[in-house]
Amino acid sequence: MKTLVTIGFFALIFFSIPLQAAEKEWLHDMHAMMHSMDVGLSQALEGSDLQMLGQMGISKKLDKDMMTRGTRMVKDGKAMIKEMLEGEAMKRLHKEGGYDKKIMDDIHELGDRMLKVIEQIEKLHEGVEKQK
Ligand SMILES: [Cu+2]
Repeated sequence: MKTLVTIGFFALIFFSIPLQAAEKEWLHDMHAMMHSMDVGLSQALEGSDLQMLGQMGISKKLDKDMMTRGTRMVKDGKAMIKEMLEGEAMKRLHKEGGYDKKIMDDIHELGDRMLKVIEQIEKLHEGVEKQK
């Protein structure tokens, strides 16, 4: 009896390790996606700051560079968020399943809101450019 309990105990541990690893994998994937989205948003906001500085037209030597770099950063940041929401990794995760649907829905909602913030910023800069 003691031997059976011991075998059962080790079998339980042995078979539950891959399950735990699979669960951690989707959670880790989602953390990685969310972190990448955070980086994308930060990059876009930093880029927007550079654009704003460049638009002020105070530093003739640097204005154009700041505008160019800032515009690229806004574009890249936005692309990073879109890649996380719609890219291959997300498609694969949806195909594999096994994730928490609530967390997934929350991540998509968060990403959509991040994109809205960036689009609002883009509109503001377009408005400033038109006034010039
Ligand atoms: Cu998703």
